[in-house]
Amino acid sequence: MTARNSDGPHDTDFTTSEDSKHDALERWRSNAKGHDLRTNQGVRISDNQNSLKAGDRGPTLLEDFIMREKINHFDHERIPERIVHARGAAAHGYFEPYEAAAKLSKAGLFKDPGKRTPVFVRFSTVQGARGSNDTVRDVRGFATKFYTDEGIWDLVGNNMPVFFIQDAIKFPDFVHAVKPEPHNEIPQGQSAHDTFWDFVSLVPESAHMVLWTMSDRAIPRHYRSMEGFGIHTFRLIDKQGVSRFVKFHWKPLAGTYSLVWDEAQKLWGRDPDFHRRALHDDIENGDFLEWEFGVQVVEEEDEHKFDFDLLDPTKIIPEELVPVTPIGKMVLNRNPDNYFAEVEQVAFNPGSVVPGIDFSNDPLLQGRLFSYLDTQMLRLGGPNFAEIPINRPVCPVHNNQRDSFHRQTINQGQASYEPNSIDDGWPRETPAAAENGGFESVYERVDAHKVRARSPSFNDHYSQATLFWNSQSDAEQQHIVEAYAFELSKVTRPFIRERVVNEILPNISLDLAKRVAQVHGMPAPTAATASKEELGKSSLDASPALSLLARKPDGIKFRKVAVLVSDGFDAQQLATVVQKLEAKGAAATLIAPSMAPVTGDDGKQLAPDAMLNGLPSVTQDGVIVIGGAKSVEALAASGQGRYYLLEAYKHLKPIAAIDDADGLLTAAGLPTSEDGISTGDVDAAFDAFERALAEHRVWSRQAKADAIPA
Ligand code: HDD
Repeated sequence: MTARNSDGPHDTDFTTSEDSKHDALERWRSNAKGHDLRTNQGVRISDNQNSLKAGDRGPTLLEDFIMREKINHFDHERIPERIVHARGAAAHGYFEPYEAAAKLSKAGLFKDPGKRTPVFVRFSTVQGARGSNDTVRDVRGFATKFYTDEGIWDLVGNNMPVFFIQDAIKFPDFVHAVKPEPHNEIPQGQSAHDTFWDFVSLVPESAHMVLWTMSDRAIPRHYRSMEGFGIHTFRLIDKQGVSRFVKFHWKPLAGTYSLVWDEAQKLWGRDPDFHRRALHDDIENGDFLEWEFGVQVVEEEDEHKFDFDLLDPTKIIPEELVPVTPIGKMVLNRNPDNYFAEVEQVAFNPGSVVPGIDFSNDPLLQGRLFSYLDTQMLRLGGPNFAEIPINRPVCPVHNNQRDSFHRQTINQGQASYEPNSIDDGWPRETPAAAENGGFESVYERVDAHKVRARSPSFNDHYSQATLFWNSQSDAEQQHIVEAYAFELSKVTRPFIRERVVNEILPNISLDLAKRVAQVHGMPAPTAATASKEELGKSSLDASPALSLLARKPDGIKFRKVAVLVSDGFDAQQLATVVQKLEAKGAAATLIAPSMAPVTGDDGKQLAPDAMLNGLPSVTQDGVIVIGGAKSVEALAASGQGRYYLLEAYKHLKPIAAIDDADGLLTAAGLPTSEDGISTGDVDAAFDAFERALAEHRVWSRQAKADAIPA
């Protein structure tokens, strides 16, 4: 007899709010302020400075249970880091659906426009270790845990919409190739080494994704300026049971913008925590991060109408073919209380879905459905990781799973099996339904031979790489060329470099191949080498949505602006500049040669926020130099003052020098009149600066910037 959930208590009255997860975590929070120091067994400790010894110069006694417990716990503090995506940072927030969502999916979180579901989002790099740098050239993970009324939904995506391989069975090979090399564990956090390029040059299906990682997408300026993608084709099931294919998108409301490569590299040393610091500080300052959530929807009957296979994770659906329909919005507004407890222990799994969301047969996704649960068993020490506070759903959980390491739930009753009559059949199944039902997999007929094979519809490896290349602006193309040239220069085996230049790049674009070949002193390839099938053909020549410039930020909100002063600065100018920046939502940071207070021409002293080499230009989006003869003279006499401007100029950042502050430009050997450099009185200089800052980079400066030695 199988008891059905038709009578007795129900969990369906349960509903989440924005605060559900925050509140649920409260019982686990611990604040030591005002409390006595105790052992784990609760005994008060009288001396935490000295171990128990036989005489004050004698050996320590085994009896010292206080020391043993403390050191024993310390010895076991570390857990295995994630094999990929080890370095990450995360934040709490909420998701709120728009009206369009409920029509597409019966999932409870989409039901009511404006209903807030708590989320926890972890951003990460892929290659490096937990302690590696934030701004390396790499894919960024973008994993979202939705704590819905109906259980956890994990959307475990990246900031690029495609992947390196088509089948999960190749994942260990790919990861072994990209991670630091096994003999010397070099390099950290980057793909610029032999084994990566060896692998990808032998696996042409990776060409499209490698191109994305050579683009500015791989060096985001901020997590808030990244797009996010679910990558695989998933399914949404509506209330009528109709299933549609979808691709998930996160569109940043702050626009998309990135670092430039020299800047990214310098940040490794200047601020290795650049992204996680900004995430943390912005949230603390109330500058929350926002994305719109969207889907590209393909009716099941249209599955085969594209010139690529929807199940192939190395392909996008160009937005010009299927536009992204916005179905909600996400805001990240709360920092974790404790990094280890929340960010390190959070466990994502693309296989965690709720009724109304389902999988496609993408063979990469299918393999992922196994891998994530499996990895948590090792990383988090057994199958009870779902009981770790950050991983617990906010809805009630009852089932007959029992025991194992670190079990926390104290299950009452005798029946831990089903069917049972001892506990009246509880916990019972819930039939699938249009609302609040149990999970039901999509009804799909699968009738096929058992084969180890790849569909011929996966054979096109290049057409979308070509589409991506053709869709980039000149500046973006130049960055891609420089990225390939840089990475290949780190490859020690000439035959690997040659294979990339001669056998991969010409199939994407002869122009790209020629330009990379030139930097490497190699003859320019003259023809594609791949078969017609591998080259494929895209129905589009270009997809403007693929350029970062397509979603240029609107205005200068959240921009960081260095305001340079020294003793004798024009106090009125400074006040005006700070007021103007703050009025537009940008952050002004007062930077002086040292941390000593600076005195303005009004005789008043100000404490600088930072000093020139403490917060270098790579941490900022633009620079404003305040006038005042003595101040400008001091900055011009300082190597660091001149370097500040040179470096900002090299990285295509807008610079404003107010009134006589143009003396610093001249001292640095920079032009005083050029696009992206504004001078004159405070109003004129600021207006031009603001316009340039809104563009984020002064692209027209690119050629000249190369000449700057900074
Ligand atoms: Fe993965 C972690 C994203 C393919 C196996 N993956 C991980 C994380 C992200 C992704 C964002 C970090 C989650 C977190 O913050 O904790 N992975 C992707 C995307 C993929 C992808 C977007 C392709 C579209 N991954 C992929 C495959 C496999 C894995 C094909 C295995 C067959 N991924 C893992 C893993 C990790 C992981 C080993 C390491 C730590 C973890 O899961 O929890 O299981």
